[in-house]
Formats: sequence, structure tokens, C-alpha cells
Amino acid sequence: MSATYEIRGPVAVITLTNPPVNGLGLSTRKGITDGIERAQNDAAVKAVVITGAGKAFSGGADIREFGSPLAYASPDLLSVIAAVEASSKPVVAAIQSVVMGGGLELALGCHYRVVAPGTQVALPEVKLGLLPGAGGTQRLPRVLGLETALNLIASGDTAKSEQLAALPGQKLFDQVADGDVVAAAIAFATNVADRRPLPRVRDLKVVHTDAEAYLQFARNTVGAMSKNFPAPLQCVEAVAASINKPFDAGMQVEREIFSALMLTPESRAQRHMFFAERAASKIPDVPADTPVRTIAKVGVIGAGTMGGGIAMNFLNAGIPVTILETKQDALDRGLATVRKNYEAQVKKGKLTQEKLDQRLALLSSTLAYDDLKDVDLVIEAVFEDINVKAQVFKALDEVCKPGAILASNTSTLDVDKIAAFTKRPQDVVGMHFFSPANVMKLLEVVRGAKTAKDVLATVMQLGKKIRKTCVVSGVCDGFIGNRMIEQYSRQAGFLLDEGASPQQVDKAVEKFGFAMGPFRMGDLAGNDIGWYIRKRRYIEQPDMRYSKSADLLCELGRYGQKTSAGWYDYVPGKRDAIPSPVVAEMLEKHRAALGIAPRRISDEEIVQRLVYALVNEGAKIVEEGIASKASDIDMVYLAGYGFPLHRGGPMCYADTQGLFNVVAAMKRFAKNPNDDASFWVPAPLLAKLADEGKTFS
Ligand code: T1G
Repeated sequence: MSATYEIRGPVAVITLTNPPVNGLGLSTRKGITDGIERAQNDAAVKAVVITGAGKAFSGGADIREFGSPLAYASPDLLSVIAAVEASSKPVVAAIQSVVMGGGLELALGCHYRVVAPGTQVALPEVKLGLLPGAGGTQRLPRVLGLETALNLIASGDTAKSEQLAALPGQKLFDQVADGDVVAAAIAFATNVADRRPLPRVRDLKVVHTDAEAYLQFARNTVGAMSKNFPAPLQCVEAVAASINKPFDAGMQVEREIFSALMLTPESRAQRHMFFAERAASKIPDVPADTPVRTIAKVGVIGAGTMGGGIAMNFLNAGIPVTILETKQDALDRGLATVRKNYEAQVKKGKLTQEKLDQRLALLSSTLAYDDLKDVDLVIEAVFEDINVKAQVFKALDEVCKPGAILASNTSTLDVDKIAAFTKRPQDVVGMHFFSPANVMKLLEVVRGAKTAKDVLATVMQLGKKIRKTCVVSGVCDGFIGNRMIEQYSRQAGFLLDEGASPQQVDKAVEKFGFAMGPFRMGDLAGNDIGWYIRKRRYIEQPDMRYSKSADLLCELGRYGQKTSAGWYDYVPGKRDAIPSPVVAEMLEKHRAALGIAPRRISDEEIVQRLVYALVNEGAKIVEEGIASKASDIDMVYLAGYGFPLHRGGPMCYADTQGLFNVVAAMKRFAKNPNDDASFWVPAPLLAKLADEGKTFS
């Protein structure tokens, strides 16, 4: 069993031993109930202490069990906590480092709680699309009061133990103990061994001067902030029961809501994301204990928008940066932009002046490559042209010290070709940031054929340090994200050819949950960027079919917001996208020239063609080994492309739709003469999984 039982004087100590975070899986639950029973039957035992080994008291229920019978196998968590609370001898929780979710609920079932300072305390279930399902919504308000408890439960935020222990009237912690929290708990248990009646949290009352008014206020604020996510509002209803109903009735309310939320697609998506985010940091053939290189100084080549944003990531993490440009005026402009970005944050109160000064003090600049001779990592962010990259990497190869990592921020060029410009291809890697580089969470780490494993391990660890979601991609045109968005954009163009308007396509995908549809996005990013890439790409692949509508738009000079006209019209200085009669007429003429009679297209077809295009290309990317797992595809789209979080990413969404249904839809699209039938041949991986009734995850 994943719990030990030992006697220390008159106290029985039950220690949870289920690394890494003492998840309350079945074997741990059994260990607790067995320990409690042994203590009841041993006359020499006067009290019990429960504690956790390693880096947590307990991180909560074992999320891996969800969806399997194990989660409810006896003893389930509710009965474990009931057994603790019903103990005839006092049970004291000795809490250190992390007490979360079911772990905190277990502690709330104990009669006393002794906690180490600095312990992370949370009921984060709402972040998994759930709510505390083992009494947390009923017990936490009884020890912290309605408002503090509801804030913690509806937000899932983490608080420090000493902060909560300092709250007036709180009954969550009976003692904050420095040093050995188990020894302190044993001493505490010995002192209270004969004290009766045993204090049970369930016997406390939740008091509030005007609970109904507060709950209504909570419903309004939580409801406004949790569009697309049902769990937060349900937290309010469950916590409301703690004040409006007797304890057992409140527990029933909590149970019903918990069971319903567990079945929602949103919770499935959020649980998927929890593991997908952690799985992304694991590279199948790079052992977790691969030694990493020290990155104490970073160089950035290019002080443009990307270079400046990239530099800020490292300055924010306290890592000195030397930024290099070829001309003084470009360098001055770049440095001024970095300063302006920070000053804007200070103005918004997001950054103190002191922090701004600290960060800028870490930034130096130069026109000479020689000043980069002792950096540990250089990130090149110059113009997307292979000849320019060649010059830069040859220079870096000359100047940089052995062991320095040479990274390219390229978004479309071949990292292996770039590596070949140097005599150290093993030290070359892609670090593809997304604009704005100091804001977007996604970092595609592009692994060249010769990229060394320790270089990958180093960049993945560094990416986490600069608070990025890192996903490893192999080398192909567009890596993961842009290769998939290419097919998404092609479908958007075909939909215009067939009769849809830009606003209809945008509205349909924005209703699905994307922050911005493809045409508003094009107007924001600049339609000429895609135009440039298409010109280059379709020279290489002349037979690739695509809608010419975007080219026609650019030929009219309608690049988007920057020209106050794109797919939409814009009033100069404003961002409101106004449907454009010019574009409507352009499309009508374009359809006539194609001989296509425009048809009404449903929102469902629009969403399916755009999203399933991502799914099919994503499946090919996994199959080719460009991405090592389908959940990495989801992380790219959730962290870098505004895919709706409550859908869990394109591959997760396909799973919820059923891969059989996805393939059936693709077969329908392939029959459309105006679409690209060859694209809609399901990727073999997708076809196989659909045939076998399986899922990507
Ligand atoms: N269940 C299963 N595995 C878990 C886990 C959990 N609750 N928490 C963490 N892990 C794994 C994680 O996948 C990773 O595994 C390893 O532990 C280290 O995690 C009834 C229903 C605890 C603050 O939501 O917030 O209780 O990738 O990299 O940065 O009301 O993990 O190494 O194989 O995050 O030190 C509620 C979720 C559950 C807490 C530690 N609890 N965990 O952070 O390490 S639902 C949570 C965290 C519940 C009851 C309900 C963090 C952490 P691997 P890590 P960390």
C-alpha cells in the first residue's frame, strides 16, 4: 500500500508514500483507512498523525484515475475522510510543502491541522473543470469563512499557509510549526490526546452578515469571468449549500454537482491539458536526467520586433542579454522599443520602476560580433532569408565559444540547412517564438537532425524558466503550428470561393471559441505576410490548390489594418472590422470567373472544415515524427494559436467528436468539387484510430 504506519510513543503516524505528490490513489486511500483502523484497535495508541512523504502532503486525488473505476473503488475518498473524522482518537494532519484538492479535503477531515510555513494551499479542482468533490465546498467555508473559501474554490488559486493562518477567526490551522512539522504534530497530538469532544469541522457553522447578497454578487462576477466554463459558477452553488443547508445535505449537493461536471467536455479538455502541458516537456529519447548546459549570458541577433521581444523574456528572468544589430540607428530603435514596452507596463501598474531599471541594467548592445564571444546562447532573429541566416551563423560560428548554443528564431526556414552553415551542427537548434515574443506562451523548439540531446534538454529547461510552453518540433516546412495553420487558411479561402463571406467564417469560428477568425487575424497580422510566403511556397509546389482570393485582396493593396483596408474596411485609428462591399464585389467576380455558383454554407461545415483541417494535418505531423505525441499538437494550438481552452486543442476536440465521425466528415468534404479532395484523404494514423474505435489520447 502507498502509506506506512509506525508508532512514535503514544502516537500512530500514517505517512502517505505515493510519489511524486502523494496522489490519493486507491492504494494510498487503503493505507489511510487501514492505519486508522489499526489505531482504533491499539489501546496503546492515544492519537494519530497523518503526513506525506517527499515533496507534498498530498497534491489531491490521483487525476490519472479519473474516468476509470479506480477513482470510485472502495474506499473512495469520501469514505476515507469519513473514517478519519469518525475516529475515536484525535487525528492530527502534519502538513508540509503542498496540500491541494483532495489532500486539503483529507486534512479538513482531521480534527487538528499543524502546518509548516510556506506550504502551498489550494482547492484547484475548478482548473480541471470540476469542484472539490470530497467535502471541500462544505468544510473550507466552515474554517475560513464564506468569502475567503469561495474565492479560493472558484479561482483555484494557491495561498501560502502562513497567510491563511493569520486570518482572524480562521480554524483551518491549529498551529504553524517551523522545522520538523511531524515532530510538532506528534507533540500537539500528545497534548490533545485526552481532549473531548473531538473538534469536527462539520460541526462548525458558516456565518456571514448578508450571505445571500454576497452569493448573488459572486454569481454575477464569477459568471462574467467564466464564459465557456461551467465549473466556476457551480462552485458558487456548492458553497452556497454550506451556509443554506445542514452539512450532509450540503455534501449531497456537492456530490451531484461534482459528478455532473466530471462528465462535461470542458472538464475532459481541462484534465487533458493538465497532462498535455507536462507531457510536452518530455522528449521520448532524451532522458529526464540529461545534463544541461549553464546559460548565464544570452546574445540576441537583431533588434527588431522579434529580437526585442525575445530579449525581454530573458531580462524578465534575470538573465543578462547582449543585443546585436548591424546599424546604430536600428540598434537605437530596438532598445527604445524595449524600454517603451517596459514603461507601458509600469504605467499599467504591472511593473515597478525599480524592476524596470533592474531589467534594463541587464541589457547591453553592440554592433560587433566579437562582443558575443562569451555568451552561452545566441538567438538569431533576423530577416527570414536563408542568405542572411548564412551570414549570421557563419559569423557566430567564428566568434562564439565552444559549447555555446546557436539558435534560430526562424519560422519557415530549414534548421538543418542553417546548422550546416556552422562547424557545430550539434549546437544548433530552432527556438521559434511567437509574436509578440515577450507575451505569447508558445515556444517551438525545433530539433535539427544533428541537434545534441543536451542542447534540447537545456533549451527545454530554459524555456520553462522564461515561462514558455515549450513543444519540440522536427524540421519541416512550418514546423507544427504554421504547417497546420496553412491548411486551416486554405480551407478558409475555399469557403470564400464557394459562397461564404469573411464575416460569416470569422463569426462561426469565434462562436466555436477562437479569439479571432482567420480573416480578422489576417487583417491584424498583415495579409501581405501570407502573400509573400505563398509566392515562395507555391513556386516550390505549383500544383498545390488554393483560393486566389487572398492574392486578389493583396493586389488591391488591402493588407489589413495597417492599410485601413483588408478583408474588412477600417476607420483609420480604429480596429472595428467593418464588412466591406469592395471585398464582397471582389469575391462575387472571383466566383463568377471560377464558374462557381455561390451556396449557403452552414456554420457547422465552416467549423468542421477549418478544425478538421488542423486535425488531419496534425495527424500527419505525429505520424511523421515531427511531433512526438498528439497532445503536443494540442499544446501548440492552445498556447500559440488561440484555440479555445475549453475544447482542449484540435486533437482533443476530435476525440470528443469521435474520430469515426471526423473521418466521415472528411469523406463528405472530399466529394466537394471546389475543395481539395487529395487533402481530405484521412491521415493513415487518423484512419487507423477511427477504424479501431480509438482516440488520439
Ligand atoms: N494526480 C496525478 N498526478 C499528479 C497530480 C495529481 N493530483 N498532481 C501532480 N501530478 C503529477 C504530474 O502529472 C507530474 O507527473 C508530477 O506529478 C509532478 O507534477 C476529490 C477530485 C502538486 C503543485 O489539481 O498543481 O483532488 O509528468 O510537474 O511543478 O476534490 O502538480 O512527472 O509524470 O506539476 O512540483 C486536485 C494538481 C486533483 C493539483 C506540484 N489537485 N497538481 O507541482 O510538479 S482533483 C490538483 C499541481 C481532486 C478532489 C478532487 C502540481 C503540484 P509527471 P508537476 P510541481
